[in-house]
Amino acid sequence: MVALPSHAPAQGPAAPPGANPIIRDRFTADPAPLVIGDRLYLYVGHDEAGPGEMFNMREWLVYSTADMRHWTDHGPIMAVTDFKWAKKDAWAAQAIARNGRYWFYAAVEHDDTRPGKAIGVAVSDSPTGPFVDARGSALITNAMTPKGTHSWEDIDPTVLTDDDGTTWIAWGNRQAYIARLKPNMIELDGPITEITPPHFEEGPWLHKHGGLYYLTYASLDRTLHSDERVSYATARSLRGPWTYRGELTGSARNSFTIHPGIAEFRGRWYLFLHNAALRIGDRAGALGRRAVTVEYLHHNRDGTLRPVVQTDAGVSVPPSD
Ligand code: FUB
Repeated sequence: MVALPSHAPAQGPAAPPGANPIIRDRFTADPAPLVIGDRLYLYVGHDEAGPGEMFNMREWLVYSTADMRHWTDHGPIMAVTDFKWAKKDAWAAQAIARNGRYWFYAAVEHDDTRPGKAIGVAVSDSPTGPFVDARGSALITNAMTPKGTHSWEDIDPTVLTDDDGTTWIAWGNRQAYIARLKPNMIELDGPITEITPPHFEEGPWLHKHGGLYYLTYASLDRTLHSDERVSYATARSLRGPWTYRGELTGSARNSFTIHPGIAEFRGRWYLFLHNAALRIGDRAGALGRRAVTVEYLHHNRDGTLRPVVQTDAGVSVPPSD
């Protein structure tokens, strides 16, 4: 039996709307926000690890909100087995709107025909799905990044459509990569370029603010820390060069992993993360039983981001500015 962390948040009705963690009836991880009109959709992986399991992730879920405090549960949008060529691991994903449809990029474990982690792309006519495999094969496989050192380097896709209408995809574990997508959203358009910033571990997230591109990611300086933190780099172009800007957060409570997802919604910026401080019944938070959180994010005038402190209050209280 794993002991309940003393800092585990109170459960039930006592927690005000907007307090962390924002989803309390299921374990969720790898948050990926998408703003469509007056709603923010939040795509997450469903953590179902049992005793002795590192991860057990079989499907992705989506929630939405109009006020950042009250969330609507839209249920599962896709199972990993809906990618017929994949065998397990519904890992980190991100959805993007383009050409009147919704494109969902997701990390999975490929079957033995192309061993290693891979990235698939699914499509739907609605942000709440259901999503279906858009090409019937992986968009990115381990063999496409031969310089990489391990079989799980091709995970955690993040997508951004630039001002010229071009969509880019970045991803990686230990090595970070970027490539342009064709307008059809299901093929790469040109070379894969390595852009690994300092201490990059996984979970990259691309966003743009004030003419500057941000690459925010889970970082791990193994000489100093044993758990991931969030760090970031900035650039004047998605092609780089990227300038390392340091750490944005500390590590997540009770969790080796942390995973950023960033969005602007109704004039405010938000940083979604996960920790492992939630308890549901007799199941305590763990490496494979995480909980999604959200904090306000502030861009400074000089292009830096104000360091983010992870709180229980989350966005249940007004921002400090
Ligand atoms: O949730 C499975 C994996 O753990 C993700 O792909 C990584 O970013 C880390 O959060």
